[in-house]
Amino acid sequence: MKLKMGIRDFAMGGPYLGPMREADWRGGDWAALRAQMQRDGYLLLRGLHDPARVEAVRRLLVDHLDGQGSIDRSHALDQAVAATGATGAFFGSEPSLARAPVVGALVEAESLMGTMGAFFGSPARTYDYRWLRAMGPGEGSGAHYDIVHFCRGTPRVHTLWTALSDIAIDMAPLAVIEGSNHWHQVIATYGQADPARDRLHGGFSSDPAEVIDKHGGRWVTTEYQAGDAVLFTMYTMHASLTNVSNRYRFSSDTRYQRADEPVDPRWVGNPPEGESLPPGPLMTFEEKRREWGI
Ligand SMILES: O=C(O)CCC(=O)C(=O)O
Repeated sequence: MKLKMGIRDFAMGGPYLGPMREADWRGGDWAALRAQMQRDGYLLLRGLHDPARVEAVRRLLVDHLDGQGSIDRSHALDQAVAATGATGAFFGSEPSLARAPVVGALVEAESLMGTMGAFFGSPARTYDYRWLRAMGPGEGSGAHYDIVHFCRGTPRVHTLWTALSDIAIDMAPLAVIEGSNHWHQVIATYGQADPARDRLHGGFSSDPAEVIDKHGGRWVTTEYQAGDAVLFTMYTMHASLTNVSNRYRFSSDTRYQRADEPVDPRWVGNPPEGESLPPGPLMTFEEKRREWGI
């Protein structure tokens, strides 16, 4: 199957795109899992979440989109086929969704916090801000490191990206570049940026092949089932494939860190302030990369 990612067409198994490796998290060998994270920059955690809690959040998002006429009702509602012309949405700043009790029940579930604590080897915490997404047809995410959005606390935060629905390979699955957490020159430049302080914006690259040609590695992805998750570092290059289906892809990406380490203050509070860029001219990261020589 021909897959799309940004401006490129990729084939699974070609030089740019391969399969993700599944982590054996149920075995409970967290030292080995930490070593795997250190090596690859990610852990694919199949079936991490309680299915009923995942389904409650998916339902919340489907009902919301349906309420605004964004779902094509000539198909079963559960298929979440996008209405003609409807687009996806990011719901992080929509308190009626992001702060809904069913979302808290998923992202702060006691068993999940226990698992994150086991990973860190110390009690874990998450943030008040919650990231929820519906990715519509034709949409996808561009390549970036998360550290640029979480640069004012501990750099040892991790992102937990969660499939809230089954996500076939043509429905914009998350992809990461294996080993991109070892790109020392990128970490020393891009990885030190604070967009608001440095007046920078945008993603790392709009061309997912160029990133590989320049820095090596390859994108890895998979089909997800609702409740599967990918845990990855702040220095793991990630993006999504393009949604070439007619259905919405539902996901959340929440952050976890050791509770005893500094927190980026923008993501906690009631409501959290979030990230904002200063008025006036901004340079794109892609322009700045030329200066950095990366
Ligand atoms: O869900 C996506 O497509 C992007 C997610 C993302 O950028 C993240 O988890 O940091």
